Amino acid sequence: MAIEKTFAICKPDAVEKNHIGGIISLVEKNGLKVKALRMMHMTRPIAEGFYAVHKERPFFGELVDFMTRGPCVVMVLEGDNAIAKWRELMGATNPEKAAEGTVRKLYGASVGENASHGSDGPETAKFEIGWFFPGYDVG
Ligand code: FUP
Repeated sequence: MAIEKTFAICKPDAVEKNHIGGIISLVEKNGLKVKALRMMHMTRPIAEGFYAVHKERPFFGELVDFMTRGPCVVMVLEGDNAIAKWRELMGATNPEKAAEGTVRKLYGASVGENASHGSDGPETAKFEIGWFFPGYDVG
């Protein structure tokens, strides 16, 4: 299986509720490596650019409000099949539909406040890593 990098966020709701450690613990216990990490408070342009693919969606304004309301933790994760693995560990977008033991089941409150983000494919991972870690060698 290929070693991949993916991009992950502990979203503002998870930081507010002291779940940074819980989320990173799931990352590490499941064989993924944290390759880069920083805490940041997104500005509106940074959040809008990150979620540009959703800009026509009705929830876009709320999504940007949420992502900019407090600090979050942005990370590059690496491992075998990291993109799919991290999405499986996060669980479904809606925490009510997420499998037991997943980040969103454990720590998410709603579709909007769902504790974590993970890239959905290799091209997205490259864009997202570059957006938050300019110059990082995605490999
Ligand atoms: P995911 O890839 O699981 O993060 O989900 P999406 O790319 O579909 O959505 C990105 C983010 O938009 C979600 F994490 C939360 C937000 N969202 C809403 O607030 N309402 C919706 O109906 C769908 C998504």
